[in-house]
Amino acid sequence: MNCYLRKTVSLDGPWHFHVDHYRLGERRALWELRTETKRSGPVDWSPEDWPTITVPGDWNTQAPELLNYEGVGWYVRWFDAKPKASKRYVLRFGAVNYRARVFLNGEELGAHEGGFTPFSFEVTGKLKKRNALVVMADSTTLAEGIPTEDTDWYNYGGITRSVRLVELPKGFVSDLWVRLEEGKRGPRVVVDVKADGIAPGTEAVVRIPDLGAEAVCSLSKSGRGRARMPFTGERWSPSNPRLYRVEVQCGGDAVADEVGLRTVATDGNRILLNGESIYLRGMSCHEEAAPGRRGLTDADISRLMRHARDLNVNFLRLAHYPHDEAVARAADRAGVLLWEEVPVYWQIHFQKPKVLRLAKQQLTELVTRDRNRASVILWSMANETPEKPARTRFIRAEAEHVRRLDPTRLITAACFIRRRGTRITLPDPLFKWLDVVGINEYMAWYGDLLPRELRRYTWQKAFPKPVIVSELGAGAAYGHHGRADQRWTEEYQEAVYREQFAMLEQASYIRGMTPWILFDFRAPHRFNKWQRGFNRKGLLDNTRRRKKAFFFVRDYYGRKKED
Ligand code: GCB
Repeated sequence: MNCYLRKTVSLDGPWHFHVDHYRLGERRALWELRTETKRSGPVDWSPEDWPTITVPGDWNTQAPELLNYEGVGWYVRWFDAKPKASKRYVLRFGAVNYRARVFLNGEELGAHEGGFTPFSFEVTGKLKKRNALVVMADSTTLAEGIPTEDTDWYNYGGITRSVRLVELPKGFVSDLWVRLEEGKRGPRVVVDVKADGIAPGTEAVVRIPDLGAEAVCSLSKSGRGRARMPFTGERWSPSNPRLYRVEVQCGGDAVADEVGLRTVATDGNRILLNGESIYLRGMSCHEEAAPGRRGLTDADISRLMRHARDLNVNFLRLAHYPHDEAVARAADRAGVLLWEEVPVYWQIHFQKPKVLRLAKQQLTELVTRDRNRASVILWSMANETPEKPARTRFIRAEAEHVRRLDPTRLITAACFIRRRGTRITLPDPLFKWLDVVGINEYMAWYGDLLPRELRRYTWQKAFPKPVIVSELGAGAAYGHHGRADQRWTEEYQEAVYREQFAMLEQASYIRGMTPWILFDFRAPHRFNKWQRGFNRKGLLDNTRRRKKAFFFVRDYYGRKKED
């Protein structure tokens, strides 16, 4: 259910909020919102008197006493509605971290696990004039969750993305997938339509008004149709982020999306965008706004795109979990390519079928949310996972799942290199299942190497696939200056970039990089005197002041050729 295409009522804004350290609310059915009367006996909550916090947003940074709170929090808000008998209604949550249970007017609508992807519940017939919406959010990390208990980012809890009430006709187009394919007789636009409550055999009319293009298909028994039309327009690319309005009419419903049309593929160790080789001048980033909070505003996203442009990047790695969908929409408009990722991070329970099911669920939610975004060229399955058979099987299963959902994009994962003496090789058996290999290497940061020593290292000569160095970097506290061999100084960080870039130029199969990281981000287990609760590998600090390495990378990327 893509609510960008729909008329919606925003349920963002102030919600009553309370923490629940002892998980009492679940045991005592808090969602019934019993009120205390003379004869009811005591009731231990009165949400109408609770303070409010803002949705979307994390709870941690909205009250000082919540900064390190991990656990259950209850959100309550009332809203008015005028439900029409001729319409259907859906409640849609952009993301709740990490588990959510949702209750409307005393009834449970459902639950969701996974802190970074959208979910929705149909509420047709359940809306009243005045409605009580209760959400239990539990940010507790779970050993068998994705991610698991150990990460290098802040576990922001709560309703971190928008909540909307969506109004739909009785029969509606529930999904729309638009892409460009190279057909035998030239390029064509392929549009998959999925409908809910519209009779099989009904025609769906697809139009791209700016191209004067139109195609018709009829719905199958399962409510699906596929329309194709020749493509004669301009292809989307970083230098020409042209979007077309694609409209669908079916059974009385009409939806439209703004879509860029382009192809992406690999050829040997090159990445091809619209058939032409492209070098990905990238940067990694977390979903975090200055000075360290979740819940991005439009202004935060515009600033992110501006930093990307100032740095001469054409590519961002949205690490390590799905970011707000508005980021991909902004990247579509700005002409920035994207790597999107699910938080299969470090050690998760690769042996457990339940965990694989959860990974597939998160992938489905991400891919179906963003597969109309031209900016997204890579789906990443995992980050820095141990080289073991169970993990390789797990990630292979993820890759196969995603290829079924979207065979038009490239599959990747961030893995490791191997070092023997001064030789660097890429031996991980997982590479076989990836289209593009991601490599995280922190030479001259973790370990005892100094930047100038990187020159001695040689990378294996050839590799059959494109490689992206998905992480490299060094920590530096903004404003801390010293020698280029003195850790935590801006000079050291700059030297790491200089020497890394010189070293990586040897390997022609390296077709891009996303150094770690655009800006400093909260990382609670980083508490030396330079870090103070932040990972300091940013080119910008957490208030967005530029460190020396920012200018070095900007100039290097400015000189680097597109192909
Ligand atoms: C990594 C992880 C990333 C960390 C980074 C670091 O390899 O992928 O999540 O934040 O290193 O700074 O150590």
